[in-house]
Amino acid sequence: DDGGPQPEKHCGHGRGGMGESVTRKEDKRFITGRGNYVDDIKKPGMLHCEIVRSPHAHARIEDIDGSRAMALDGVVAVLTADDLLEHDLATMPTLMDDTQDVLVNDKVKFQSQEVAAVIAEDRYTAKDGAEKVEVEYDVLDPVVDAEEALKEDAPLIRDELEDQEDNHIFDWDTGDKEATERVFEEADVTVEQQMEYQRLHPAPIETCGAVADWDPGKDKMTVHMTSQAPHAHRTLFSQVSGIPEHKVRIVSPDVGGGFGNKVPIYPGYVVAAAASYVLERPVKWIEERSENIQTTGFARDYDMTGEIAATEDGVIEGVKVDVLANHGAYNAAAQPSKFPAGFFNIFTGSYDVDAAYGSLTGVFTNTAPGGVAYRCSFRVTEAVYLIERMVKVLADELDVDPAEIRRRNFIPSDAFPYESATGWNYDSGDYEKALDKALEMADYEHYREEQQRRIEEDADKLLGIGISSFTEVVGAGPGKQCDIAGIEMFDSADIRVNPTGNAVLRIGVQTQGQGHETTFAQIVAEELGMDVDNITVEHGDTDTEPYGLGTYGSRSTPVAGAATAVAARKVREKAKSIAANELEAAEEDIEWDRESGEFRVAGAPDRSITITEIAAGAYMNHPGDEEPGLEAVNYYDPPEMTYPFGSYIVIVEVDRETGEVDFEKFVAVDDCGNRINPMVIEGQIHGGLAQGIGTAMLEEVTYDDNGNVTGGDFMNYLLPTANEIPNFETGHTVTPSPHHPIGAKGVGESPTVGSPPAIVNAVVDAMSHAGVSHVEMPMTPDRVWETLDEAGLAI
Ligand code: PCD
Repeated sequence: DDGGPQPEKHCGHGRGGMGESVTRKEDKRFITGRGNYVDDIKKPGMLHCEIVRSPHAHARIEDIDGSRAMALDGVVAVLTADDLLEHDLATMPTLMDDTQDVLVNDKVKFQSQEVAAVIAEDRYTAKDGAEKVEVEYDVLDPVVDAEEALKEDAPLIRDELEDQEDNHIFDWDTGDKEATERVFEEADVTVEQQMEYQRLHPAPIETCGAVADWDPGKDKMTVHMTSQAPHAHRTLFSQVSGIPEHKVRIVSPDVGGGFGNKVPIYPGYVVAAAASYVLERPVKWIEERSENIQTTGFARDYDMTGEIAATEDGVIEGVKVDVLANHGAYNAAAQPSKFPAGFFNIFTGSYDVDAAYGSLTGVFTNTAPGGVAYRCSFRVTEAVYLIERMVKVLADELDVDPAEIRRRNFIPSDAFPYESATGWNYDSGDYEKALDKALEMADYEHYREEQQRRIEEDADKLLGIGISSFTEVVGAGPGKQCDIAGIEMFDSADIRVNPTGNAVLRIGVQTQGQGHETTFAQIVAEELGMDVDNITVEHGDTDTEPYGLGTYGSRSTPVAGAATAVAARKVREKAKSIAANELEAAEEDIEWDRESGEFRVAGAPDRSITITEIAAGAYMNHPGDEEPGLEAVNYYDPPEMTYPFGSYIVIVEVDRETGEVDFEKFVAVDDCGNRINPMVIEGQIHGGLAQGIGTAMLEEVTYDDNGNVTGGDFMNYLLPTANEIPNFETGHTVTPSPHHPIGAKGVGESPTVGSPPAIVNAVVDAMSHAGVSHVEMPMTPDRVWETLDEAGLAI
């Protein structure tokens, strides 16, 4: 083999391979209005489903009367838990092995929980019908706060579970407790900071939905749905419904943003499928915005206390963290089964730490279930926030520059592969290089001086500089470590080259906007010497695609991307034997030239053949000792995860009069190993940074004491818009992954993971000379102003 693409060298052989900013193929249909989302699907005889939801957060259902709804012209059915019980569909498993009611059976556990479903000829009638369903509730006291929920007198939420005597779900810990305690006892300095990672919602622009279509002629269930993991959903659907898996087809058409929200299965999908089965007609269910925010998988909601032990020179020796995790009414987090707290154990970050210990308690509350990995590889965001905030706290305590303190603690670039104190195997990294680049791009020294000047001159606007030098763990995952509901987290690719020299690539992952139809074709173009325009990528249909675990946790490139490269190389091997046949040479003498994409006879450069000619040969003149055709499949189980990293520097102005925060400069240097498409990567970074700004400045799902969601729509759950987004300056370094066939790491989540601590560090930094050590997110002007006021800085 020729050793695979080399960093930054492969660019520009002009066929749209690795490193070229190929324009996204899928954009043609998106920007000309030809996308095909679930709500665009219309089937003959299709019915519409609307869900009746509970206004109470905690209540026993005394009675449901659907007769007034049924009396409406056009209403076809009113379904309740009793109807589902008949078909054994009243409950469904969550991704964490809990059992969730599809429609409430007995007791409501969070506001807007699914109580009944109205099926009607059109959506308006379904909605009118839902309003006419009469439900009698016996209202109970709710508890929405995790700490309150653990108190002895708290209402018991999950009283249907045997042996469940309180609202405690699980305890989990990681690292070496004793060794860490010892380090803390002997350390020169220790710092501690409590911080909340507020409840967020992924809030994709397209809400969740499905069109279920039971075909009683073929005994087959087809569900078009907003799924980030069609195959895993097929297996779960089959297990829940009892319909054999080969009679279930899940299709994920165009998806308008996933962000982790479309990983779990929600009651709406199951109700639509059950209704279609019972009524023998297609049934469509589409969520409204507030239904999406109030009931589907939320993210974060971690109350964390971090501690660092260090020498007086700021060398970090130990890290400790204790977490209270609000999981809502069911344990429906989306994590690989063996990691109840996802990959939170990456909390030692980019630093070479001797000892670390983390503990976490999961709690039920009367809030929507979730804990999904919103643009985050299973809780990495929370871990990165914790450690990057703590490093700033330590820097302030010791009065060492935050860039300098990071430098003193980075895992050195020659220490990889590196095993962290919590047992993770980092593949590669060069953290100092990324930080240096970011410091230079940000004009760091200049702004430090400017910051000082403003303090001395008692200026109205303070300057703050925040840094985050984060490391992620993405690409779940090695099957030995990671599974979803028991299914190992491999992924797959299937390449078929046609007689006329073009190809179809089918992959087990599914794009929600990332651009896979382009970037995965680029991998094939690179590895086969084909033109990117001659490769079509298909995904999202379980009837035709090879089995895969889906797109989340930035795993498509690390896992399915690797499968694609390996499958392409298998095709290349077979191509060599066809080339040998065509060129009348021995197979061992055939070489493949990455630059030209041609197959040649060694030592006779004029005797060469392209993949197009080989494709013809494979079908029209195949060697006698080979099968005809030119195709290959690969199921890839990665040996390790990949560890992308970056350094972000955020410079803000804080207005002492209003508490308003303005971005002065926003620098993001990312390293995702070898880059497939720099333009796509830049788009990923921009989008993720915008979401990081939303996280730090605006977004939070809030509840009042009665369990009412007070942040459950776009009037109250504030997404950032173009007005809030500054100009981003992006840069990159390239540290290839040593174990990935094309040296690539994931990148999709880096910006959302890395940016919130940089932003909070910047705002804190503007006030740290007056003793401020923390500001909670979202850093609304009133929150910042209060902090200014307490520190004596407000004017
Ligand atoms: N890349 C390149 N190169 C490299 C890497 C990467 O080029 N080195 C590119 C690829 O190809 C793609 C992208 O970039 O296209 C991305 O990738 P990744 O990192 O692998 O990832 P994915 O898997 O594909 O994806 C996923 C992610 C996630 S996870 C999220 S959230 C988000 C992101 O992605 N989401 C979204 N991004 C995005 N975008 C859009 N548009 N949309 C969406 O939805 Mo989770 O877990 O789910 O929470």
